[in-house]
Amino acid sequence: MAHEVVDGSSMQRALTRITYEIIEQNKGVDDLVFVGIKTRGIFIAKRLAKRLKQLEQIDVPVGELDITLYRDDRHVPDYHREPEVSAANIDVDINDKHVILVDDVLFTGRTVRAALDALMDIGRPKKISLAVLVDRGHRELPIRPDFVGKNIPTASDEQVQVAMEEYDGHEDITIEKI
Ligand code: 3GP
Ligand code: 5GP
Ligand code: MG
Repeated sequence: MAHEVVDGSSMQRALTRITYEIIEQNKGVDDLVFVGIKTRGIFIAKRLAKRLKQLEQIDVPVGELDITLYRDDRHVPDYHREPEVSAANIDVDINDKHVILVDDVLFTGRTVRAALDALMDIGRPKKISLAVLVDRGHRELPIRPDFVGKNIPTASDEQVQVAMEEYDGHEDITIEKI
């Protein structure tokens, strides 16, 4: 049984707080570029960009990375494969920009590592930061988020489900035993 750990309005407040932290830590937000990691990371990046526009009247571009560790035929993660970037849709120049990578859930960190590789192939950002809605622990690489919505400690046999209005038709964070 899935149980709700964060409701929709707390989730939205967490994203607003992250936006304020981004503004605070970047004297000018002119050089910013968001890069969302497939599916919900992209929606979160778009939310952050929208909040920044509301708060600072600034347009921050949003690029997209599609990273997968699934076998093509099944919706089951294959942990013997490293995550790979299958598509990058970044129209903006990331050279000398401050890129903020955005994902919904940070777990082992392997997806972020693959994303970093892809970004370095595309250009030479002056800085890369990491923003995640949920840090569920269990890191396997020396990767730490700079901006965190919620720290949600989990067991390895649990899964965090992030539901977003744009994609799921409702909004909350739940934990489920798998
Ligand atoms: P997302 O694309 O919005 O991040 O990767 C497909 C979906 O599977 C992800 O949605 C994510 O929510 C969900 N998922 C849940 N648990 C895991 C997990 O342990 N690993 C991966 N790769 N995806 C997971
Ligand atoms: P990683 O283990 O590489 O940090 O995470 C792999 C990918 O799967 C990331 O995109 C991350 O968002 C997603 N992911 C990992 N664990 C979970 C989880 O429990 N719930 C959700 N929703 N996504 C997860
Ligand atoms: Mg994700």
